[in-house]
Amino acid sequence: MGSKSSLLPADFEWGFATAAYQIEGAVAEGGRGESIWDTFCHLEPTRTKGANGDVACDHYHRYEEDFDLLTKYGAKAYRFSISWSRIVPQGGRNDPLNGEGISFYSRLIDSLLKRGITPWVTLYHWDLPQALHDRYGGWLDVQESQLDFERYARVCYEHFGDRVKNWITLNEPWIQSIFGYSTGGNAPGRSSTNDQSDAGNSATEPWIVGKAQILSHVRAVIAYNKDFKPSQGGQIGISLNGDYYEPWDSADPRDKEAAERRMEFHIGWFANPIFLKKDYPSCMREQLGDRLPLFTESEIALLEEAETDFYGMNYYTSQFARHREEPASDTDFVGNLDELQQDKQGTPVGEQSGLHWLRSCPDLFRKHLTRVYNLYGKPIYITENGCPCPGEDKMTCDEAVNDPYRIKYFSSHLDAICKSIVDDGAVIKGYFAWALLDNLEWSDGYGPRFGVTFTDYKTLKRTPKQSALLLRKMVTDRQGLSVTTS
Ligand code: PSG
Repeated sequence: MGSKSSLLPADFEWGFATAAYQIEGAVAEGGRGESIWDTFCHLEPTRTKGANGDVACDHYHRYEEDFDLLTKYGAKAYRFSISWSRIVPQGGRNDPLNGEGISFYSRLIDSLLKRGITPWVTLYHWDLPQALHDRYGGWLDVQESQLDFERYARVCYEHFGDRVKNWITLNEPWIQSIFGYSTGGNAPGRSSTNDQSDAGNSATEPWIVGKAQILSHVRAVIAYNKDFKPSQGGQIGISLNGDYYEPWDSADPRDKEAAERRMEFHIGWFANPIFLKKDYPSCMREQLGDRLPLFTESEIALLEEAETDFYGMNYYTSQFARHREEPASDTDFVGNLDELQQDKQGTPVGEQSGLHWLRSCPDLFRKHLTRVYNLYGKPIYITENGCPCPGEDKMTCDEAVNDPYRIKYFSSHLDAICKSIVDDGAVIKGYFAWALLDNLEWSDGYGPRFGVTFTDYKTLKRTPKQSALLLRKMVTDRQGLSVTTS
């Protein structure tokens, strides 16, 4: 037995995560409508390294085989997302449902349950029905999009809620807003600062899109709590991304403020209205002025009514923040500061992974967990955590299955969770490794490999990496009966 400070709760939920567009393929099958990611990949292949999700991992046809892997890995739970345009091909609240799409996810859920694996369902992982984008600008229409999302969510609760007890409304609204409408790196690729984009307004659109997603989440929560939870008895949350930031110069109070401001722009933007039921962080109002839309009185009433059960945390890395002297540009979205991977002394924030933006920072993960728990007071589920190993994008399957960097990344991040629970008092109830298998890494194409399973994109053969089989042991070794989360 390890010391008490190494224990995870006995009922700790854990497993692996994926998202629909990144793995499913079969984009023209089963009555699926197009999403903004189909359009983005096909009309502008230079923006996705030529990659698209037409086939991806062909999970649509191979989900039984993929769930055999979950069984083999001993997973307790599995997080996946539903493609909105498989359920409502045209997306809107008066548009017809697609029975084939509903029965696909129904079979998939049954297949998990048959294996004793708990389904965790994300309703939206960035694949907006293209028809809604064409009809009214998608997320840019705050009023229309929230009503259409609520109806889509209700359809999912209605058809799957007898068996699905864990719902995540949106995945990373920050990325959808900023990458989709400010930098233009993700679909729908709108931007006024990106040469490859011919439409968009990076000064205003991301903030509108953020508001649309907040209200969509809130409406989906209210609908669930009122009309489904009483009979179905599940829980509902949202997955927010956000790195932890340390001051670049720890002796400079302006850098300390900058680090805090960075996290408010990342997390507070969504967490203040959703978890604290109050306005955006004041530093955002100060910098963004009237470009940051206000909440009306009736919208505030919705925020107050919506009780979100848990905080889904997607965490990958951390950075240093250095304040800037000059005034913020009107397309700044980080809080007018520089983001750096080393501090003033030149000390790196963590060990480099196989992707430039991702370094392994488990100690800062612990600080992040504790900060988020103390600020928002909700149980935390880590809904994504993972990395590609250094050089993995160039490796053969035989080489890639040996993944010590990933093993160390998982185990050090699990240790951070234990410390945050036992030493800092945070309530952390679960962990999902990203990802079950190598998949389409959005605009980075099929290069970066986040999977615990190697995907051969020519043959679609799956091969478990060493980390896949070790995660269970890493979790159970840290479990004990003396700590419970309730
Ligand atoms: C998160 C953070 C960054 C880029 C992308 C993500 N960053 O700091 O530059 S996306 C997030 C997502 C999932 C991705 C996974 C790995 O939810 O779909 O595959 O992380 O990037």
